[in-house]
Order: sequence, then structure tokens, then C-alpha cells
Amino acid sequence: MENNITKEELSTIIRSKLSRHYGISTTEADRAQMYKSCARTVLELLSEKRTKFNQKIKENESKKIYYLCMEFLVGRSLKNNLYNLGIEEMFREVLEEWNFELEDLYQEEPDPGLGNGGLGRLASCFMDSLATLEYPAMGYSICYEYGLFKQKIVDGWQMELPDIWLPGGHVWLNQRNDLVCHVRFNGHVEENWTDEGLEVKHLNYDEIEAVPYDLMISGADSEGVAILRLWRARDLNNFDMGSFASGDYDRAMTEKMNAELICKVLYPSDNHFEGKSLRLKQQYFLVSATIQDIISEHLQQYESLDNFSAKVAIHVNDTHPALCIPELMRILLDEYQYSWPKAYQIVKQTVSYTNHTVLSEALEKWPEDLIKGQLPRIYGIIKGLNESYCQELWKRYPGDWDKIERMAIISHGQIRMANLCVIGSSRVNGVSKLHSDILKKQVFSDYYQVEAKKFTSVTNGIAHRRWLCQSNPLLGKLLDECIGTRYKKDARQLGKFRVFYEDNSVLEQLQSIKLANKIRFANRMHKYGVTMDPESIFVVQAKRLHEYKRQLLNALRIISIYLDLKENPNLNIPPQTFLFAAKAAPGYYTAKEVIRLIWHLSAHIEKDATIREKIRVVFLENYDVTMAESLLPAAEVSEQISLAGKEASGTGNMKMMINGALTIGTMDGANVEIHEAVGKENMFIFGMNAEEVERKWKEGYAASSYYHNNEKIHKVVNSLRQGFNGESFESIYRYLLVGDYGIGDPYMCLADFQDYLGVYQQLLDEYNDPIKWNQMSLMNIAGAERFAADRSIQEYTKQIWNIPTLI
Ligand code: 26W
Repeated sequence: MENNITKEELSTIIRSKLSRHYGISTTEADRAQMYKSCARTVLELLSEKRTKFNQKIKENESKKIYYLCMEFLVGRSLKNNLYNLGIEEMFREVLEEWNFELEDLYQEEPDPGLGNGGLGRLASCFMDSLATLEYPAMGYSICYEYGLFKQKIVDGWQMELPDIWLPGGHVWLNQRNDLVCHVRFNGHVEENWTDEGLEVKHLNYDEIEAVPYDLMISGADSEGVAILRLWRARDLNNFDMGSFASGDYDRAMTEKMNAELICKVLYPSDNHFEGKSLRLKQQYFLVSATIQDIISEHLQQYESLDNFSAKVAIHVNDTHPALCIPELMRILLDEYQYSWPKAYQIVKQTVSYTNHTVLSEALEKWPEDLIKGQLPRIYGIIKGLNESYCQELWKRYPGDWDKIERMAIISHGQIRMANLCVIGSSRVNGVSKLHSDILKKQVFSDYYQVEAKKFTSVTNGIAHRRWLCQSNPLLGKLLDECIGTRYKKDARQLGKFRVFYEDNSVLEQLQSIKLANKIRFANRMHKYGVTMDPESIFVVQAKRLHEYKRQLLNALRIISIYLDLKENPNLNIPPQTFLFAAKAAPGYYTAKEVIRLIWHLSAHIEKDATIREKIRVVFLENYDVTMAESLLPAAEVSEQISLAGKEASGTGNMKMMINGALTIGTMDGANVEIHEAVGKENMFIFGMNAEEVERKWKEGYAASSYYHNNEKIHKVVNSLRQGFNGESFESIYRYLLVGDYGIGDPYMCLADFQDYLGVYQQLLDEYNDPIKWNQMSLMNIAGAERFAADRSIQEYTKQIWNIPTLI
């Protein structure tokens, strides 16, 4: 590692932080003070590193990457930065001299929940890789005052509590008052033809301030530092003296609140579009501030915007920041007097887009009137883009109104953000092979026929340094001994671990490492009153709760085993612990019912002394990045059981695999590529594939026929009515058999049930043979070589951002 600070220097800096901020010495400091002083020390080191890196970027005139995303799930910063700077050990030693444990200080840091799930965590993994690979990169998002809610389960029902991560998390944020900019809403637009052409004026607008807060992310063993810039909204006229003087103080305060409401809270719905006007404000607030920031940075270095697309790549993560397309148009047209065709060309060449979901209810469609009222100039530009695109289509497909209607941006009073993204960008990317195929063949097939080259596929990846090296140090150490340490910077080296397939000592070590991680996790959970037996198999499903992810299918399988045990208490099965971790969107009733089922099933089994020795269900409250870091290394079985065709990629599947878990899953998302990487002998695949699902759906799926024709399904589904722990689950029973519109079981749990049970039985049989099991585990660790975010980023730079690869 390049950081050559000495222990003495480090100790001096920490002491000076304690003295400057609190006026105390090391003996007087409490944990919180010591934690903050360490954080400030790291920040100082990072700032120096960043300054050097900035100089290099400037000298090289490198193309910069701007990654726009409404969500970033960064996780805790102290540990990650110490690891990446290569100074974790030195910190540990210095702190020990003062009787502090580094691990205790880690626990002081709040985990900023600035995201919902996969999308936000991927964004953070990408920032880690961009910094490590030394690309000049910035992430842009919103500094939500409250992140994703904290989950509390009361008698099985999910309750949501506010996530107060500030002021605790403030220490990592650097407020940049020098970069404040203004964002305009509402008002109306006046157009005047002058000698210079069309002049557009936005009048009577409401203006607010956008204040940036920077969070630095160090690359690992590299010179790179990435910046995540989070915007906060602030009322421009901080205080309305007039209304105060006239006694209308309340009104003055209400108006102030309105501006700051914009970044008050993260919307907690994942994969479900709600069309709320405040959400639209958040989106425009983010993109307007960001585009202004990018342009001013560009103009500081270069004379004009003529070379903008050569020096800038703007990436739109899902459609949430799609308004950056008309926003960039607006600035080029209205503020820099570019012609429409030229502005459109620059925008198209600069912007690229990744889609992260194909669920129709997740597609963003804003009512035309809402955009027109809130963002009149942006509305005019979207209309202009729509008209010129429809004209092009008309030339290409004269008279084919259906097709033109499907491809238009505006239709039936709605603005379709996915269409805007495809039309306004140079690349449209999917997050796994299967997902990209579905985009080409179904979701965007019309566009694919016109511009096939626009479509790319970059399979997601994970920050393996965080998810393997930092969170599973024992496995990291074993890998260092077996294959050397190069895999940390080059995950392809993990493939070399295959050489140890027959090495009994390595296989035994894998087994004892897994046991140690299970014990570590069980001990951590014990503090919260959760009991689990580390000698049992840990079967883990950890992800947002959604019907398509089918936590219900998992629960039905457990009920089936439970009923078998009830019938035959001597059934010879290995002890199993089924762990669930999942947050449901607060208004998602079906999802909350599934949590309630799992929770009461858990309580029911817990009361039955003979059953709980064999199977146990644990619902882990408040799943977040920090919990994932200790849970995933303890997983032995990774449940990836979404209905095929619905999970765009999944990344938890990769995180568990790299920690040696075996996957039981459907041929969905990146599971398909995991299957390709490890082979069918090292994975448990079941159920219909995406094509079979489509076919069955078209044929007309009848859940009730499975219920009537399969005795086991019949019994399991019936048991829901009587319920568990004294609670009936009639609603889920009805959901499976009839549903809201007479279509029961919309995600086809019953169709895949029998196969799921059969393949799970095979898995249990294999578990009986520890050598075999650990060989499979080893093949999964080795097979994870291709699922590193570093690889994804290299592919993005080549295929999407058109940036020369640095290494
Ligand atoms: C408008 C509401 C809304 C909110 C969030 C719609 C959609 C989203 C996200 C795009 C959902 C999401 O996180 N998708 C996940 O993205 C991961 C990273 O690519 C994939 O691995 C997951 O399969 C996908 O569900």
C-alpha cells in the first residue's frame, strides 16, 4: 500500500483531533469521541490523497464519469477506508495502546440507509471500483435527512421507525459552500422570437438552493479517490423578515419547510412507481443541481462545451435521474445558445442509461400536467424531443401508428421515462445476460429493431474487497495462503482456488471457517435475543420483500417440512435454520402479510421443543448493509428463488457465493451466469425458466389445479387457514388460490413448488457428505472470479462510457 504514514504520526494526528474538537486527551475520550477523531484523521489523509489525484486527472485531461443515482447504500465508511488505505492494522495498534478496540469504534458509526436495496448497493460497489481502478469519477445523489426506515416487528407486523443517521453520519460529509447552486420550479415560460432566434424565459419561478456535501471513497491500494456528492435543499431566503415583521411568522416558517422537505426522506418503495409530486421534485432537484455542477467543472478546465461529450460521461441509473436529459438540453439551449440539433447531439453522446427492472409496475410514467406545472421549461423540451422523434419514426414507419405510439415519449397524457432514456442516450444497458435479452426482445424491442448497436449488457458485480476480504477475514486469510494476495486487485485470480479441489486440509479449513462465521453471527444476534444453533445448516434469504422474489415459496417449503415432521417426528433430516431478512415497502400489504406469516411460523416452531431441534425459522429485523456484512459470510445455502424473468440480476447471490454458500435458485437474473460459472454440479437449479414462465402465463395459469392435484400442496396451502402461533393466514390462502382478480398465485409459487422441494432434498443429501459439500463451496468461491464490480466497471468504460482502459 502506498500510504506511508508512521505509527507515531498517526497517533499525533488522532491526539490533535481530540484536542482540537473536544479539548481532551486519549485517557479522557469516550468511544464516540475517539471514533470521530479517527474518522477525522482518515478524512485528512483522504483529502491529501484526493488533491494529488485531482492534479493527475487535470494534467491528463481524462474523460470523467458522473454516476447519477437516487440511491447509494454506502455502508459504514471507517472500516472500508482504513482497509482501502492499508492502515487498519496500524490504527488497531495505536488504539490498543490507549485501551480502545477498533471493532468497538466501528460500531459507533451509523449505517447510512440512503437506498432501498440492489440499485443503491450496486451504485456503492461501483464507486469502490471506480476509485480503485483510478478512474476520475463522481457519484451524485440526495442527502436524505432520513434514510430507509428502521424496521421493527411487533407481533409479526412490520412497523417503520425513522432512520436518524445524521448528525452521527455528518463527520464523513464535507459541506461545499463554494459550490452551492440554484434550482427552479413552477412559474411559466415565455417564448420570444428575436434576431438571434428563439428566446425562452422562465418567469415567476420558485427558486431554492442546492448545497453539496461530499463523501470521499478511497480506492484500495491505489491513488484513486471517488467523491459521492449529496445535495441538500435549502430555502433561498433563509428568513422572510417581511412576514415575520407583519406577524405572519408561521407562514414564513412553512415556506422554508417546503424547500427543505425535498430532501427530507428517501421514498421506501422498491420496484413500485407511485407518481408523487414530491418525488418528482426530488428527481429534478438532483439532476438540475448535478448538471449545473458538471458544466461548471467542465468550464473551469476547458474553454467551451463543444468538447463536452468527449470529456464527460453521464450515467443514468434506472430512469429516476432521466430528467438530466432535458435539463442538459435546457442549459445548452437557453444558457449557451446551442441550436436544437447540436444540443441534442451533445446530450445523446454524453448520456447513457442502465435499466434495473422489467416489472411493469416499476416503470416511471409521470402525468403530463404534473411536469407541465412543476417544470414548465423541461416540459417544453420533452415535448420538443417527442415531436422530433415521432417525425423521424413517421419517416421510417409511415402509417404505423401503433408502433409510433408505443415508441413515443408522451402518450395518453403520460411521460414515459424509460422511452425518454432510450431516445436521449447513447447506450441502453441491462444488468445480466438474461435481463439484457429481455430488454432487447420485449421491453425495448421496437428500439432494438432501429438501433441494435445501442444495446449493451454488463453483468453486475460486487465490491469483493468489502464483501469478501473485509467481511470474511478468515476466508481472506486462507485465500492469501493458497493463491497469494493478487486476487484483491484482480478477482480473476480467484479461479486459481480450483487447484485445491482435492486438498483435504483446505476443504477442512473451509468448513471450520464457515462454522466460525456462523458462531460469530449467532453471538452477535444473541445480544438482540435471537437464538440459533451454529451446528445447523444456515439457509439464508436476504433481500427486499417482494412477491416476485417469492419469500412465500420459501415459507411454504418450510411449512411442508414442518408438516412432515409433525407426521413423522423421527424423520431423519439434518438440523436447519431458515434465516429471513427483508424489509417490505410500508404500504405493501401482501409483503407485510408474508413477514407476518414467517414471524408467526417462527414463533410456532419455537414453542415446539422437538421440532425446533430440527428446524428453526429466524426473522432478522432491520436488514441493512452492516447486518449483511456479518450475515452473508455465515450463509451455507443462498436462496435465489425469484420467478424466472423477473429478477434483473441480483447481487446478494454473488455475495453469498463468494463467501462459499451454495445457491438453490431459479434460472433468473445472474443466477444463469452463476450456473455457467460453477456448472450444474455445484448449484441447485429448479423450476421453470423464463420462456416456460411466459408460455405457461399465456396458456392461462391456474393455481387451483396444483392445489387440487398435488396432495402435498393441498396440505401446505390448507395449513395457512388454521395458521400458526394462533394466527390465521386466510389472506395468503386466498392470495394463492383466487387472488384479487380471480388470478391466484400471480408469481406461480405453486407451479415451482414440487421441483423446489425435490431439489432441496438433493441439497440436504449432499450436505451429508462434508467433503463433497466443501468441494462445491470451493468451486463457488473460485467461480465468483467473474462477479467482481471491478470487471463490471472495466466493461462499462469500454462498452458504455468510451473511456480508455487504464490497466
Ligand atoms: C420508482 C420506484 C422504484 C424504486 C427502485 C423502481 C425501481 C427501483 C429499483 C430500480 C429496483 C432495484 O433496485 N432493482 C434491482 O437492481 C439491482 C441492481 O442492478 C439488481 O441486481 C436487482 O435484480 C434489481 O431488482
